[in-house]
Amino acid sequence: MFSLFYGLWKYMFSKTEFHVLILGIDKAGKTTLLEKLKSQFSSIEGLPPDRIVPTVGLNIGRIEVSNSKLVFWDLGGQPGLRTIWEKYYEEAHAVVYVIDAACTSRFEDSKSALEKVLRHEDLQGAPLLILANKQRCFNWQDLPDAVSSEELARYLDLKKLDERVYMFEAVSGYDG
Ligand SMILES: Nc1nc2c(ncn2[C@@H]2O[C@H](COP(=O)(O)OP(=O)(O)O)[C@@H](O)[C@H]2O)c(=O)[nH]1
Ligand SMILES: [Mg+2]
Repeated sequence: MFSLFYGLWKYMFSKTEFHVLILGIDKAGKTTLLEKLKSQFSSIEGLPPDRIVPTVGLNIGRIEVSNSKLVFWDLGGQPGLRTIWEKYYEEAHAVVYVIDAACTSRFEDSKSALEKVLRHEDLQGAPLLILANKQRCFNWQDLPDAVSSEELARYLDLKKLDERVYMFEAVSGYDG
């Protein structure tokens, strides 16, 4: 009887854990964003931007929102490190793809890396959030050259997106 009630109690009050991959080419601002998320949504103070170094392995951040625990995996985005990304796909529930919206010269690289992510069979159906980073938050303007999320969406022209849950958002990792 005790185990029955204990099981019910655990079921009602346990939080579901989701794994969220933060991907994007190097210098897009992934780690800056993760550290800001930690500061804003957990008791751990994230690193300030001037103390963040290029990611070689994996950074992990955990936050809790309403009934869910979100575990973020932030991976290195240098060309040589992108081959590691797919090792995490099978256990990922969702993907946040970060693009430096002010760096148009690297859009092509960002786009082809994203297309490869979307083609992978282990991520079929995973919801996708594409962030036009270094842009803005509400009325706060970050880099003036950064393109809007609509322009970025037009540029990426991702045909395959129609079949999955996705969203474009303009953000600034500095601002959170
Ligand atoms: N202006 C601006 N710079 C940013 C922002 N986010 C990151 N950066 C800068 O972009 C560079 C790369 O950031 P980092 O988080 O290491 O990128 P990652 O390689 O994708 O993890 C660093 O110099 C950051 O300070 C942002 O929202 N606005
Ligand atoms: Mg990084």
